[in-house]
Amino acid sequence: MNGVVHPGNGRTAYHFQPAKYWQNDPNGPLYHNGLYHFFYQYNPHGPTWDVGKLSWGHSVSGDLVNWAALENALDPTAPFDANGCWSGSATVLPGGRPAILYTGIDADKVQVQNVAFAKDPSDPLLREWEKPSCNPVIPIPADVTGNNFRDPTEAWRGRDGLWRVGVVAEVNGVGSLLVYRSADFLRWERNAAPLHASSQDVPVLECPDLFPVTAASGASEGLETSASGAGLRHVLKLTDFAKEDHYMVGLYDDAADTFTPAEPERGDDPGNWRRFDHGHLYASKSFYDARKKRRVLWAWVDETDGGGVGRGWAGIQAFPRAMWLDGDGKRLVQWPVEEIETLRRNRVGGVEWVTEVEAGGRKEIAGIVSSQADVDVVFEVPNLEEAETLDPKWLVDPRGLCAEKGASVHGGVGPFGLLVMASGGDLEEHTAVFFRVFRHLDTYKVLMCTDLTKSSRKEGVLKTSYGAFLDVDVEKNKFISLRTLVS
Ligand code: DQQ
Repeated sequence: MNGVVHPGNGRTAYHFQPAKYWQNDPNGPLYHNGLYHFFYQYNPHGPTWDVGKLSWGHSVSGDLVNWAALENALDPTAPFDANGCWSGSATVLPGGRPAILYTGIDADKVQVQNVAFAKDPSDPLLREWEKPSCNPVIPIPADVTGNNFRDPTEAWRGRDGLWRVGVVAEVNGVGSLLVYRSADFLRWERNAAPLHASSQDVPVLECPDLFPVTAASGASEGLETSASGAGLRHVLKLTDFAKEDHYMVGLYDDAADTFTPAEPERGDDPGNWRRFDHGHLYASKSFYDARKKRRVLWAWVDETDGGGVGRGWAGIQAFPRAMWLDGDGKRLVQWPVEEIETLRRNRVGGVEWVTEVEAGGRKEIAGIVSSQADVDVVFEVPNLEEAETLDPKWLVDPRGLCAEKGASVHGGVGPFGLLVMASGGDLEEHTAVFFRVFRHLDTYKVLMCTDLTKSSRKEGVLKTSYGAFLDVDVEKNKFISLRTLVS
């Protein structure tokens, strides 16, 4: 069965966006005193990334869906951040005082790490932030090259009571994650060994995240960032210079501040680690949501049409997802936070909407008039014996296979899926989300693709394909279910 969804145009709705102008990385997400806080890299002067003008935009929410905008939390006003308040994180200190660690671009355009404290921790909106005059709390070290020293993680406390923070740094040309320790959050001392050092050809890393996950099979509860003890693993996530987020599960030792990867065979280059996503989004950042005991992931999506100036806005945030460790102990799984279901209106389809589509045919899902849709669809896969044999060369390049066999290339089993954001009638513009099933040795491989090659008529828009093999037992289940958030 193939479906076609025709939403309208305009700003997205369930993705977080400020009222106007440029946003990029998610910064310092936080749950505090009953409210979610979301900060983000923001240019309050226009719809483009302006190296010297970045602030921390700030919004609050009771449900991660509906947001109220507040004044900027941080603006580049001090000598230690005169040329921009870049990315960082938030940590709640004992006694309930939230603190921000962030990268300042100082008056000499050097990257340094600064701290800011919530002025009044009892203000539920945390409107005002003060930057102590002892900033920068971590100046750039002498062995850091290329002025690449930024993006402090949320801080966590080791069992010795000391705070730790990770900062990515190019150390003598090598992309590294340095760990600093502190007793008072103001004076920080570098641990001699980095927590991670990449292979030589990866000098620049960005936006690190280090957080614990429950190792127990089937447990989807999140853990507070300083949690320690048996039965947990840590996730190390880094953004590499290709602007992709990659992660590795492993064991973190808080005595030595070292990280032992669960999949050492993937090597030191984060580009070969696992991915949260296969689309055009990165600079992600997670936080522990104590209200619902879950770890939630934010990530920035930037448009590729260069149209920010004309539109007056640029950048959205991917919808927040709950994330936990899968039973294999190596891979994370994720799902949009359940609060998105409060937006569901005008239900179309239902169990009565069961249909068959002939090979090469399409069936329109009529009745969707809004520009947002939350689509749950189950595809029955009855004809597995028609699956083509997979050329093993594609096992390591599912994205290449999606590009070679786009949505309009007929196959044995597939393509089947959805055409979304489709232009009426001619379907000249559409984005295809589809599957193909291949035979491989004595089993089947399910390929999932997102094909952007027809997403826009405009020149200059990224027109690519993304893809991955899925770990689903299609032979046993005979069906594949797909959740697609269209906006
Ligand atoms: N964006 C920030 C930096 C970070 C980069 C500046 C990643 O702190 O490294 O806007 O997108």
